[in-house]
Amino acid sequence: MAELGKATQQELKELSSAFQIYGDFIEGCPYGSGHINDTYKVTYSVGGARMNYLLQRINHHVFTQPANVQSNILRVTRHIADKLRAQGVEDVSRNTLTVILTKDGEPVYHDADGNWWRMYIFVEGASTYDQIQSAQQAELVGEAFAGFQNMVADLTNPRLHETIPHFHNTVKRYEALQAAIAKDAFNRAKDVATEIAYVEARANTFGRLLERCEKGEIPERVTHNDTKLNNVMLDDKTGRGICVIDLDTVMPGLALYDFGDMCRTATANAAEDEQDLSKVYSRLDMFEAIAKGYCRGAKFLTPGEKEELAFSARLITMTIGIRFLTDYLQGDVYFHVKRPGHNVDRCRTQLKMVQSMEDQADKMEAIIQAALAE
Ligand code: ADP
Ligand code: GN1
Ligand code: MG
Repeated sequence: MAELGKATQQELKELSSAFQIYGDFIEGCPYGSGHINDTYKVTYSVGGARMNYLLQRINHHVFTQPANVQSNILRVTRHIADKLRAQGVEDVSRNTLTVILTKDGEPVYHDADGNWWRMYIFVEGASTYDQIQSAQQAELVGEAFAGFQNMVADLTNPRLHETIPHFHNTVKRYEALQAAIAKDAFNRAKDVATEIAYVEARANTFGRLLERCEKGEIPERVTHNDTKLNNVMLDDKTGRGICVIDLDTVMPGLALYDFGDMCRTATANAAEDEQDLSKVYSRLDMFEAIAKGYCRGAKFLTPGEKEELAFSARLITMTIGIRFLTDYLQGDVYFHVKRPGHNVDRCRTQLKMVQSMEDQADKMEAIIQAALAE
């Protein structure tokens, strides 16, 4: 299959036949709105019943060691499934991802073209959302990600593979931006001078969490590292966050980055790629709801972490803004894009979100204090 092209029906049929699923292939279609992997919903007829599966091509330009990613994911999902079973949870395979092994017993299939594929049980009766629908939903999202952090907290020995080293290291992300500006390979820096200046003006804050981490004031934990709103599946009936997905980046990290990324995506009043910036701001009602849900579940937080919750939302939003900007300058090689300038639009929304959070910083801090006190 052509690099980054969409798979045909025949290819999907052949690829799925590498996995331990039975019955007859009916169809497959592209699925979801993730920026990294290529995702397909694949439907089989099994004994006359329609069964869906989730087939994904791992982006091996982003995850250069797909076998390590899958080794982590197998460990994480089995660990969670064991815990859920021990708790007597019914429907374990709706409450965590379940990896379907290949016919050779491997957690990933390496095809003849060099692509890496994985298969999951399809979680039915639950949905992901690109934009937040209600404060109640935001609270459930905060609670779900806190629950996930609790579940994986003891996965420390051996240490999980670092699937993308320095993933949320804002200082290194800023250095990469500066290198991309210096190179300006596509002569695009002139289009984003305002955005570059905005980022540069805040550079003195980029090392804040890293420094506190080095001093031992903020601990390393096992974290998800990609807690955007559409990486948690919400039950269509109850609205509860039942299954945290997109586990490629589960690895040692800071709980604060997970909290921050929830706030980045689930307090946004508009889409991540909204072009009308007047619609883009961070909603305090959503922030309050996430903080409540998260703090209720995250009883493990240390004083150092508690002090930085509100700041983490600004920092991670800035970090993702820097990454969109860098990708634009580098020719849109990392994030999937659907139109020219897509990464600039995304960068602009992130910087607008940072501004909105800065403007409301005192109120956000007060909300955190109240949520922690509950
Ligand atoms: P990406 O890394 O590209 O964001 P994800 O793993 O988040 O890919 O998957 C993309 C989308 O596919 C998700 O937002 C979700 O809607 C859907 N999805 C992923 N895994 C499952 C699953 N096991 N069952 C049902 N839908 C899923
Ligand atoms: C990517 O895979 P997805 O779409 O859930 C990215 C995140 C960014 C996010 C921005 C592995 O997440 O880090 O925050 O886009 N994932 C990776 O929307 O880089
Ligand atoms: Mg995703």
